[in-house]
Amino acid sequence: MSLYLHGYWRSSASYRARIALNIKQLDYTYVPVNLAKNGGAQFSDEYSALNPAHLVPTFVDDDEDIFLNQSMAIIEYIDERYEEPIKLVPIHRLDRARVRAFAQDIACDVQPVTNLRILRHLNTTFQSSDEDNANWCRHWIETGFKGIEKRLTNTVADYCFGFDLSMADVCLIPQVYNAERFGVEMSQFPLIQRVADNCNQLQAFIDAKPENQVDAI
Ligand SMILES: N[C@@H](CCC(=O)N[C@@H](CS)C(=O)NCC(=O)O)C(=O)O
Repeated sequence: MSLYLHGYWRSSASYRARIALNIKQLDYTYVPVNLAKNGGAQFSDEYSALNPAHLVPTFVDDDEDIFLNQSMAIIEYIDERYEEPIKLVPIHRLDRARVRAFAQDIACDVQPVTNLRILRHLNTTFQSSDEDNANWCRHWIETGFKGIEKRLTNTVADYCFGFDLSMADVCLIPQVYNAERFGVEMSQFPLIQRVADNCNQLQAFIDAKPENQVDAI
């Protein structure tokens, strides 16, 4: 079995994939792609051949000869191929739909507008400062978190959906990392903070943390 994850330590989409791989207790080779240095290795010929969208992560499973981008597709692929020790996407149809919707609140509606290429574009086209960009990120993360906090009132226990870890937690925790990075006041979101505190005690989440990656600066 040869699994590879091309990612970047501070990329929240890569962080999601790392958590999923760790929960499934899979051995994988982490291949750093430096998004920041010299304009970004995501634009190198080598990486562009692998992922023409110039984004991380990219996941490779040699045994199945598959190259996958999009962290949500990667997580679902891993979840279907390796069912143990737990399912991240619930088996029950209604639970599955709810978990996917929650995860997409983050992966589709929050993270994309705070992505590096958006911030670079704001900077080069509209001359935004680093402080403007941090305000931008805080605004969009808080906007998303307000809805997520309300949703959690109906579902939360130790984790987003009761006492079972799911893809919702896998997506939420990297977004909390980003929120803290951009100075979001997390006391506004006690349920999100509770889930983050619980998840961050688990080894799979600890090992996936940005600061614990080989390419962390
Ligand atoms: N929807 C994609 C998003 C991937 C993404 O936005 N990756 C970011 C890091 S979190 C990236 O590679 N950014 C590089 C850039 O903006 O140039 C996924 O979930 O995999």
